[in-house]
Amino acid sequence: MAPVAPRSGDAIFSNIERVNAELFTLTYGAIVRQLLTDLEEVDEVNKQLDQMGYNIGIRLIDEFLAKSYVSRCVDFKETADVIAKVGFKMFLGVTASVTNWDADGTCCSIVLEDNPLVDFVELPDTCQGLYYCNILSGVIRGALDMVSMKTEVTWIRDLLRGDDVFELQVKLLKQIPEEYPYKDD
Ligand code: MYR
Repeated sequence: MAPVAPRSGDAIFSNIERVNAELFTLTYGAIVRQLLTDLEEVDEVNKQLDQMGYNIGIRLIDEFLAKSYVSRCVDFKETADVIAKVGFKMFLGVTASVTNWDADGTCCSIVLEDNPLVDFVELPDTCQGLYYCNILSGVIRGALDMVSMKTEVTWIRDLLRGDDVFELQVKLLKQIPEEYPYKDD
């Protein structure tokens, strides 16, 4: 029998990471499948995924701010960059790009070429109206709500719907100025 070569720590670690990522992807798929069974209507599933994402986002922001050491962004452009480059990297292991800014800097697209949520996924014809990754738009909306930014997050392009990439439009609806809680004398 050929001797088994010892694997380096890096190889073991990257294997664990890969297995974790696959488990995460498959678990998400199982959740979507269960929602489709329970709710029957694809629109209801879209709403439910968005709500689940929102509930995650309002909690995840604390972890994000604590781990990323990101300080207050000067404007929405910086916020969008932070989401694309730091947020997606931290939670999904991929980075995204930010494009399609409108003139007043309140609406942009976040474009994802890689999206681990859809590895192994193929939608049957009965699910054509499904926004399979709707949890992500909810996460962003929830996280931004917690830092006083009301947003609307909409899927513009979706690989599972035959597009070449995933594109999320993030529109800043309202930014609530944070009040300094103490009066200066
Ligand atoms: C600020 O307070 O100005 C900083 C705001 C940073 C918001 C970052 C939100 C991160 C959302 C992560 C989304 C990950 C999706 C997988």
